[in-house]
Amino acid sequence: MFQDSVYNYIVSKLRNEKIHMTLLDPAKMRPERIGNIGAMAQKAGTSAIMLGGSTHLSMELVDESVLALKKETSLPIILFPAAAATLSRHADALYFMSMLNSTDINYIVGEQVKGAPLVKDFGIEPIPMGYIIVEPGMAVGHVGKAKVIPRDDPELAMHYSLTAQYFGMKLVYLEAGSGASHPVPAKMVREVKQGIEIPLIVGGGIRTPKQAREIIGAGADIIVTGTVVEETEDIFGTLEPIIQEARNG
Ligand code: 1GP
Repeated sequence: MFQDSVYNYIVSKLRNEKIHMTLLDPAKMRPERIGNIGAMAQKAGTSAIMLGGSTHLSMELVDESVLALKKETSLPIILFPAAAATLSRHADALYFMSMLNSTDINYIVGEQVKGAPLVKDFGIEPIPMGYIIVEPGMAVGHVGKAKVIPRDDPELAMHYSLTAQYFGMKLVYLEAGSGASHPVPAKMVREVKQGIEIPLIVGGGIRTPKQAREIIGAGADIIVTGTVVEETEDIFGTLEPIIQEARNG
């Protein structure tokens, strides 16, 4: 088990550098492959593994994936759940997240009510997070029935982010959706960062070191990539330059 609080680990890392996190989806890869990718991602400099996706997974599969990661890496494993049924007692933390611009109460508070007692029983560290879906939103926007933030409305994204902060959430996540053709616009990242005081995570559609540099340069504290490692055999060679750009940003 990861000994320290994962939230403290994130915040203390952010005092010195920007952070990259690797998202792995148990619906797309077997647990052994997840473990192997986790090990390579750690070597490439990623700071945490997020485990999840937009489909509902069995608890068994999530458990096996967490355990495979625990065997291969010493990184914190943070659940990024689509639903209450996908929690694993072996994880170090989970983003206790609300999709603030969903039109479906289940994604705002319903699944969370189902998940809360499990989080308590399992003793997983919950990290409260405001999850905000930006156009195009992809599968997560569709499944979560999000009223996506238009790419040309950074002010609306900022207002949602400020709402997350005032609710007491510890992090804001601007999400363009996994596999998006373009990441969240730099202008939107900049406006949100200027408006809030809590750390800002940006993900969805980040595939190149240049995109990582732009998003970190615009003010993101943490960037997340998922799809790039699914599309390559050269995990280290693909991730390392992206992570370097992020950390130096
Ligand atoms: C999705 O933000 C993450 O939740 C990662 O997106 O798969 O496009 O890297 P990608």
